[in-house]
Amino acid sequence: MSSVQAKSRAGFALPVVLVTISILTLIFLTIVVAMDDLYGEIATRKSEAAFQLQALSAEAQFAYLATTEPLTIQGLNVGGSRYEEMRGDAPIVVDPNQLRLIKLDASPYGWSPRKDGSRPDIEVKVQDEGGLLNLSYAPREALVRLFMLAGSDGPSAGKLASEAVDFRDVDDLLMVDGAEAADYSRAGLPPPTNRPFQQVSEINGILSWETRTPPLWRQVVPLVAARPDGMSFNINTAPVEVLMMQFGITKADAQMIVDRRRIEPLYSLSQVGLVGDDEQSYTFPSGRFRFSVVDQRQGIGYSSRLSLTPASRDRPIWVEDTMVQRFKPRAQLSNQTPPAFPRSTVQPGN
Ligand SMILES: [Ca+2]
Repeated sequence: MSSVQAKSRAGFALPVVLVTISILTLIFLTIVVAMDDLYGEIATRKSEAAFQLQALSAEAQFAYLATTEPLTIQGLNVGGSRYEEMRGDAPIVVDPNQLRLIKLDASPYGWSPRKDGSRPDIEVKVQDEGGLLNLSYAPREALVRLFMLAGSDGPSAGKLASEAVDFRDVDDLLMVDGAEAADYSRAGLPPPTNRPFQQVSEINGILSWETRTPPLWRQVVPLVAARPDGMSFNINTAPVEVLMMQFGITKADAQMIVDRRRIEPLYSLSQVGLVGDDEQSYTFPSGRFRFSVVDQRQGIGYSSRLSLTPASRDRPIWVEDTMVQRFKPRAQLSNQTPPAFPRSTVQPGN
């Protein structure tokens, strides 16, 4: 009897050992995998932090230049004379080899933390908001074109545009297809603000936005701004799509304008066959900029909005809407090296 017991105990010991070893191996493997993940995570965080440091340095550099250098019809003229700024949109001769101009039409610039001119790691772009479609004042027809570009059909685009205009105009008079306070009250929604849009996101508050959200809205948002304090528009910095929406022109005509302003800035609408309001400025940058920094190889980007507030004694520039985004890295980079982002030419003590 005792020998049988001993045998069965011996037969039991092997599986126990095997199970224990398996469990230990599993635990060990789990730890190894976790450590590997952790190292990967640390490396990602480290490169992200390095990128953000560069992005914020570039942003600080631009903020400094924007508040100290003259804003001209061509862009931010780093090292230029203030006299040029005072003359408004008079022509300025800039040697293109000096590369001291920061164009405000989202032209790419290379940013490198080193000053030795080695290949820049990241790309910086500045887009003047004066060249974007201004939700606060854009004419109804321009809004119709905007919503159609965002994928709405004609009737939906027309209705959304009418509702947007009713939402921002001070009166309570209904446009055809529009909506005013009574309609919002019936739908259980907050009333229209009856003032120009202060933020692009306010558009989500119009009556049928929920039921008729334009399918490609997220894709067109970068072309849209809300500038309640400015009715100007800048044909020198507007992307092709915005020129098409603002003036109702064809893509070919809009492209012609962009090609032409690359040679020389435009000084009037009539120069390119456009018609506008005589009281408004159409060729000068606004004081609000979309700033972006991208590292294509790492697949990471930073963006913000900078607003000049020359009347503010305490704060000459505001930085808002900062965002860091990840996207699919691009292995093949363009062979063209963009011009270096200009640095300040002012020497301490000058
Ligand atoms: Ca209204």
